Parts: sequence; structure tokens; C-alpha cells
Amino acid sequence: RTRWLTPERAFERYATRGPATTPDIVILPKPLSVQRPAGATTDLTRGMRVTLQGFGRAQLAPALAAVAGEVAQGGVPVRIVKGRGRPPEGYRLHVGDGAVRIEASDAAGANHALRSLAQQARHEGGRLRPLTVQDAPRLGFRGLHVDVARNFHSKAEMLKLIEQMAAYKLNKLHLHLGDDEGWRLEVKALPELAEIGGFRCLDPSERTCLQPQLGADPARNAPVNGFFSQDDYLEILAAAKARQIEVIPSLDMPGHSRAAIRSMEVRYDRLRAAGRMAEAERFRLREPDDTTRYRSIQNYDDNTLNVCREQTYRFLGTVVDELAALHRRAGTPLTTYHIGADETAGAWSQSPSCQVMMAKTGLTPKQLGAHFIERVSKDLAAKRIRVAGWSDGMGHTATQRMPRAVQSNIWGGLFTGGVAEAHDQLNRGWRVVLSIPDIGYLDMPYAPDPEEPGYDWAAREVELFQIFAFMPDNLPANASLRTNILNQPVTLRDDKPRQAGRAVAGMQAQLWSETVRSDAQVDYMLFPRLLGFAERAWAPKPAWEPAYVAGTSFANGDGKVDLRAVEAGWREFAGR
Ligand code: TNX
Repeated sequence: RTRWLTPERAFERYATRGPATTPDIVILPKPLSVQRPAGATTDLTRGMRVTLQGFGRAQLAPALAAVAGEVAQGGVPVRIVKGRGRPPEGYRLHVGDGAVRIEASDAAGANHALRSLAQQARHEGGRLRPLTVQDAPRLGFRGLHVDVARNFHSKAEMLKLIEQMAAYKLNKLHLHLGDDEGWRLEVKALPELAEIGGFRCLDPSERTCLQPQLGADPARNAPVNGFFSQDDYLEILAAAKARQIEVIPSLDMPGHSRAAIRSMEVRYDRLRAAGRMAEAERFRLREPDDTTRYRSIQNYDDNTLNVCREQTYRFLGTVVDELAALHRRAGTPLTTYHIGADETAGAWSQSPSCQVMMAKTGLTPKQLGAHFIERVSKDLAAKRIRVAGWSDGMGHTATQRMPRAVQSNIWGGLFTGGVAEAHDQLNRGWRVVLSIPDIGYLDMPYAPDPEEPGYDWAAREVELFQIFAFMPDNLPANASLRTNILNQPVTLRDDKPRQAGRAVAGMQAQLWSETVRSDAQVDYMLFPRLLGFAERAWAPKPAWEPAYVAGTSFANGDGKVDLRAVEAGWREFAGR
């Protein structure tokens, strides 16, 4: 399918919104400040001679490769120095008189400097006029979520995305490895997870391979299968590490767990066939006598782990321990693990074990769901892993029963509860990430056109300009809760001492994959929209003051979106 949004069409569409002339600086996301001092040109086409002080070569290799080749003699001297006094990930880049100098206080900052240099060098054909850039991110958490569970996407695609993320200064990859439709990570202790969960049509007892919510058209709705071997996963971790990107794995539980449940049923059958009855019991993640009737949002009636049985917690523990070991092997300790915790249908109220538990504790079925999250969060904290989850589930917990370090991804619609949810969870002291569907669900179509791929439950369209126009600053503050979504002091009516609001940690774009099948479709959905996301997560509030108007419509004031910079990125990476 041809792209709905080509660079040409974008210019046509946004002609009144952006400058038509080619800008002098093409660095996306836009840096804090750029100056053009006087001096002679620096010719990077001659290659570079790099000297490092305070950084190791391995920390910078992919970013260096993005700029120009290194040569033994005669190249441009590029000096990269670790210095103090800059904000995290901040940098100063100076190009002039035949030399490049970079200062950063951490490896991420040095990488960002090189990425800016690479973009600008491309723009100027390698011969750079003098340039000084001072830069630092606005938000510390700049994420991309990729769902490889619904339809599998290849390791090669992940590696390409990681490189693209680095090019645009995104720093968190939330990898959604397990959901109802598939389990995409090899777990040695539980081989059925990949064997069965990675190929959901191979299970002969499957009624259908189709996702119930997507209808009966196999052309749109037959699964793309596969899984990452442990070596694949290690390779993904290594690529991310080399670019200072943190991988946050997720295997959705206790809802969205059909693939795990089915895989463990096969394990149960096998162990029983081998006469190992007691051991087999450990893998029954739904209780046999559970008569609860439920339907998940996506229309499954058999996808929820029983939160009252020890089996569930032991299963999750096995998986997390193996994941943590993999992260240790890759030299990137597992510091945040995403448990899902969303859209739980609560399929346990009639199960014998939950009946017992409710009688003993007085908990309601809904509170049992919160109990699962609280318990898992505490178990993770004991392993020094921060729990992350989707805001609907996380919001049901009792804050005092949660560890201190908690991440919540807000996925309520902006004006249908999302902002209130963000305020509430910021006040709990949590790390709050805006994953709002209105602009953040890149599985929504580019345009309200039935031919366009994607889901439209959250928005009829998420088009490029909406993303550029999203300004967290313009979201309402909440005086009674004393928060503003971006750390500005809130004026309180009762005149008590003013307190700075708690700030959101950042923003994350989501690519859910029920409707996204091929790797080419991944590119189609992400580019150029991901560039708008990178811009809003990194760049300072622009002078042109985008404004979120109401519902899902945006206004741009005197909008000046620098589409030339967007074009440069999307032609290069997703021009197919
Ligand atoms: C909602 S966001 C979901 C996902 C779907 C997505 C499709 C969230 C926590 N749940 O399971 O894939 O919508 O847009």
C-alpha cells in the first residue's frame, strides 16, 4: 500500500502551518539552543580521528558510526570529553575550524551530541559551517512501546528500531513480549511458552487462530508467529545497551494471559502423561473448578490467571528470574519490569481458592485484582526491580501496600479520565509516563479512511500534526491535588505554602500490533509519527504554542512545525 502521508502530501497538508523554506539547522528533536559562530568549514567527508576522555569506545560506537568513518590519518579531530555540570543526557557540541568538540556528563549525552552532529552533517553534505549546540532533554523518559505479542515482529526489525530510537534520542524500549495471542520469549525452565505460546495455531485444541475481536477475515487476522530465542533477546539487549536505551520487558498478567495459560496446560498434560502428577499441578494457572463467567475486552473467556493460587506467583517468579538473569548477562540489569495489570476481567470470584481467600480476608473480587498487583510489586521490589503497570490496574492498589518505586503508564484518554489519573498517581509519588491513546497509540490510523491500517477505538485518526501540537503544559493543573503535569508550582486557594507540582517522568508512544502484521507495516505506522513524539518528549516548549483544544481536535495558533527536519528523518529510515 502506498503511504497515506508522503513528505509531499505533508507539505501540501501543512502548507499554512510550517515554513516552506529549508531551515539552516535540521536537528530533530530541536535542541535547546543553536548558535552559528564565525569560522572556517569543517569537512567531515575526510573522516574523523576520535579521541575520548572519560568514555569508552563501546559506549559510543553506533553513534560514531552514524556520523562518518574513522580514519587513521588526516581526518577531522573529534574530541569527546566527559565533564561535570551538565544535566543528565545533556551535551555541548562545537564544530568549527576543522575540529569537533563534544562535552557531556554521561555517555547518553555524548551519544546525543553525535546524533545531532550526524543529522546536521547530512543536511550540509558533510561540510559543516561552524556550529555550537547546547542541549538537554525536557523529559527523562522518552519511550517507544512495541507489541510483538499479537503479531510477532522480527529481531531484525527490533534492531532497526533501536537504531532509529537512538537517532531521535528516545531512551526507553518497552517490549511487549506476552499477551493473549502469543508468548514471544524463550524461557528455558518452561520451554512450552515459546514452543506453544509462540505459535498459537500449532496447538491442536485451538478453536480458532483468529483474534475474536477482529472478526473472521483470515487475511487481516491470521497470526504472524514466532518468538525471540534467548540469544536473540541478548542481541536486542546488547544493541540497546550500546545506545544507552533501557529495555523494559512486559508479559501481561493476570489478564491478557491466554498464551501463557495454554502453554502451561500443555506442560501439565505432558507431566501427567509422564506420571508426574504433583509437579503437573504447579502449571495449572486457571483453577479447574472455576465457574466464573467473564469476557475480556478483546472477547476472550479463558485468559486470566487465578490470583488466589500460589501457582500463579511461582510461575511469574520463574519467568522474572530468567529474564533478570538474561539482563545480567547482557550487562544491563533488569531495573524495571512491566507486569501489565490492565483490563483484568476478574475471572476468579467463583473459583474455590478465591472463595476461601475472600472468606478469610474479607476482600472483594476487585480487591483481589489489586492484591495480585500489590503482591507482585513487593516480590519484584525484593529483587530490586521496579514494578511498572498500566494505569487502570495500578490505580486500584492501596498506595501504602505498594513499594516506593512504581511506574504507571497512563492510558486513560486525555479528557476521559487520563489527566485525572495522571494527577492522582503523581500524588502517590509514582513515576508517571503519559501513554495517552489520543496521540500516543500509533496503532490508530493516520486518517479516518477505511483503507488505512489500524484500530480506531481511541481516535478516528492520529495524524502527525496532532502529535506535534501536544503540549503537556497546556493540560489542566489540579489545585486540590497540588500537581501540575509538568513540575510548575500550583497556586492553592487556601493560601497554604505553595508546593511545586510533581512532574510526569515522560511520554511513551505505543505500537499495539493486533492490526500490524508485517515489519513494513511497523515502519508505516511509526514513521513519521514517532518523530513528532520524539520532538515533544525532548524539545523545549516551542514559541509557536501549540494548543490542545478539546476532545481530539488540535489548533496550532501560528503553527510552525519544521517539516524539513521530519522529512529528513523519515525519508532516510522509512522511505520504502
Ligand atoms: C488497549 S492499552 C489495550 C491493548 C490493546 C490496545 C489496542 C492497554 C493497556 N490495553 O491490549 O492492544 O488497546 O489499541
